[in-house]
Order: sequence, then structure tokens, then C-alpha cells
Amino acid sequence: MKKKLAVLLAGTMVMASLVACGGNDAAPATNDAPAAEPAAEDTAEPEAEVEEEAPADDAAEAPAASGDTISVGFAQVGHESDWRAANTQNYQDTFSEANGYELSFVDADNDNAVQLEAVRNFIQQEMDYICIAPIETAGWDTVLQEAQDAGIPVLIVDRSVDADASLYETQIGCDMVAEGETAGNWLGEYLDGADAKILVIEGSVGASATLGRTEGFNNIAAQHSEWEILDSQSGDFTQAGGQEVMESFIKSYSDFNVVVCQNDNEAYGAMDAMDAAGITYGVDGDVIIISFDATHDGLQYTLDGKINCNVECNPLQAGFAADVIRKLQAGEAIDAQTIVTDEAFVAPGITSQYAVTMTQEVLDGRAY
Ligand code: GYE
Repeated sequence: MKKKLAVLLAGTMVMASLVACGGNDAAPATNDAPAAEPAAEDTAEPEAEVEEEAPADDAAEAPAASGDTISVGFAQVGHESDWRAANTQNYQDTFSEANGYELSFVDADNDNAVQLEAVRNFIQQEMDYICIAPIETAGWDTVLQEAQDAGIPVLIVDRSVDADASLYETQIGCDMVAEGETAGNWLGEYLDGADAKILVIEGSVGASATLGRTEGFNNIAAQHSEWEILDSQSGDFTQAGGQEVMESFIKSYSDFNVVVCQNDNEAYGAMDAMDAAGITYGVDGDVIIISFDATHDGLQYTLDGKINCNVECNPLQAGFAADVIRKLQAGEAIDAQTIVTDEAFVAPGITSQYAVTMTQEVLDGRAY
């Protein structure tokens, strides 16, 4: 059951530091620590962003220790990609009973209405905390206000929302604009002044991951008059979507040398479509493939030279959410935003100032 207690954090609020908050320092809260509800004016205070490495697997130490179980509702986007599967698994492992949580997990199947309803159900069930991985950035004000009115702290995770930041506690996720810029910077370095005719398979429409990666890549493309973006269509972050979009691109464009896929699953679909059309790609082919996520299979394709550059988005983010909840339980200050840091990877034979060259060792060392 949710206990309501407004904890005045103003006096204890500290500027966000660069000290790692997702590591093994998550001390258990005491038994009598109630579910803290920071005062609204405190949550509205802008704090510095912190950049974080992914937390270790054991980051989610039991916040409740021997005390009450903490109930957490997680409204997940869906199951559209390998990235999402890894992210879901990470939440289920982290917010486990053994760690002192009761996790209510809803897979919204990429449907906004289902996701909004899930959040409203969590409010009705008086969850202690709600985590939302928002399908789209838009449309959140009303339900976030409802959660705040009910005194339930909300964590926006993975993607971001357009809503007023005073309506939620914190946002945790990768910097999507930076990811897009990394992809563009790598391409500029690789092409070294050569022309590019670029096709973009975007992610789901209205998702911050799509908007950010597109913006970031376009920022760099704007610096290259020798580049032309021929077309940009949504593949909905799925393999089937990537294949469908690529098939239609192949019908419409006979002259292209770069395909940007905004996630690995779309890249798998795009590769299938190019295979079927007899178009070669990768380090030994005619078409450069850029992908995002750097999941295990995506990096295998990168190691095999099929994907030229793969920009990571680390799905292991639940430890950061657990750490925020631990701090709220303890009445401690939290960061307004946690940026999960990423790397980029390039195929063997490519060296880059923006990316790590893939080896079997790098692949074997990956946790997802
Ligand atoms: O890139 C994609 C997933 O929001 C970062 O969503 C996430 C994206 C990820 O479907 O594979």
C-alpha cells in the first residue's frame, strides 16, 4: 500500500554530481522508510544532467530490505525489437521479488491508448512508483497530472516526453540526438568528402528515439553539401518494417550508397531486402549500412562486416531506475535526468575516432 508523506527535500537538495549513481552503492532503505513523495516545487528544480555508464548487474540491491515490498508499475513500449527484449528482461531481473519489489509489467504493444490505460490502472492500484517508457513524446500531460494528484512518483525511462518536467521525478535514457550525430560524424569521416546518396529507415513515428536520431544525423548532414538524403520512412523499429521500407526504396531509387537504419532489427530487414534484390552492402559491398542499438546480433553483423557502423544504445537501464527509487525512499535528492552513455562500433578494417573496431573479444564481452 502506498503511504503518503511529503518529504521536503529543499534543504537537502544538492547539485547533481558526476558520482556514479547506478553502481553497487545502492544501500538498502530502512524498514520504516515510507514511500517518499518529493514536494512538487523541488521536482521542478532544474538539475545538472549526469552521464552514466550502465549499472552493474547487481546494482539493484533490495531497497526495502526486510521491510515492505515496493510496488512498481512499468508501462513498457512493446516487444518490437531485440533492444526492447533486453530492456524488459533487465527490468524484470532488477525489480524482482528477491530485490524487494513487486513489479506489474504491461507490454503496450506499441499502442498509445493501451499504454495510457496501463498507467491509469497503476494509479488506481495505488502503485508506489510508476515507470513509463513512452511510446511517443506527445500526449502525457493529463495522465502525469493524474499520477501527481494521486501522489505517485513517475519515472520516465528509455524515451522522453514533451510534458512539463514538474510532472515527473526524473528521466533516464540514452542521448538520442548524440547517437544520431555519432552516426553522421562517423559517415563523414568514412566517406572523407565522397558523395553520399542516403536512404533512412526511421524508427516509430513520434518516438523520442526516432526524433532524436533523425535530428542528430540531420545536424551533421547539414554540414555536408555532398550528401543527399533521398528519402526517410518509418520502419517502426521492426524487422518486417525495415524490410518493407527497404523493398519500396529499392523500387523507387536505383542510385544510393548509404542506408541508415534507426535500429538493428530494421537493419536485418533491410539486409534481407537487399539480398533479395542482389544489392551488396557492408565493408565489401556497394552500400554502407549504419545501424543503432548494438545489440548482440547487430554487433555480430558488424563483426562480420555486413553493418559498417553500429551506434549503441544501452538497454540495461533498470539499475538507474532502482537507484532513483532507493533515493526517493530514503528522502535523498535525485538527478532530474540520467543519461546512459553509449559507444559506437565499426566493422573490422575500419578505424574511427568515433567508434571501437569490432573484434570477437568485444562481442564476447557484451552483456546483452
Ligand atoms: O532503439 C529500438 C526500440 O527506445 C531506444 O526502441 C529505444 C528504441 C530502440 O524499439 O530498438
